[in-house]
Amino acid sequence: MQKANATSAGSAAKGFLIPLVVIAVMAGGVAMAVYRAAVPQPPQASYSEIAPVEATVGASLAIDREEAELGEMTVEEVASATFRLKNTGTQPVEFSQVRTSCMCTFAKIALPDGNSPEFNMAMHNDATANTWKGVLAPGEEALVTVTYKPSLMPVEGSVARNVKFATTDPQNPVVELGVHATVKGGATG
Ligand SMILES: [Cu+2]
Repeated sequence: MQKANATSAGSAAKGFLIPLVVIAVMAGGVAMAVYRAAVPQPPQASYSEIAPVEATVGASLAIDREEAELGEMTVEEVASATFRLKNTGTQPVEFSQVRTSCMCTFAKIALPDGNSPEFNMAMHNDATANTWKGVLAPGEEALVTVTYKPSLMPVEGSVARNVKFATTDPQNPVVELGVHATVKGGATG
């Protein structure tokens, strides 16, 4: 028995239908890709552990940079980078759910009316840190300081760590600020 010999009406119909279905699925995929490219998609909150926050129309955050280079450091050294955030909108911006990507990385937010607690990974933050919310009024600036302490989790080489948090800026529902360092030698010492 050879498949190629099948000549019944049923087989012929099937042979015609399968390529049709494949073409329809492919066309659907292309149409979706075209749609996604043409219609602006809302910013993706890519961190499932950060709960969506209701956005405030008119809240608008300007961030001076999203990455900072800490350069070369030894395992014993501590390095920090500061990021400047400004509310360029007409409504207050609220920050919440601040957490870092690793236990060796800490973050603090300095607001005009005071400093936040020190943040670490969500699982290591105490209740005060995990429920902390900060408000930045229009025209005001906040400084986010990210501190990397490689000795707490010794590694060598190229290291990237970050802090992320939710904001009420519709354009920045989740802000991620990253630091990079090159850790030299002695990691296992
Ligand atoms: Cu770490």
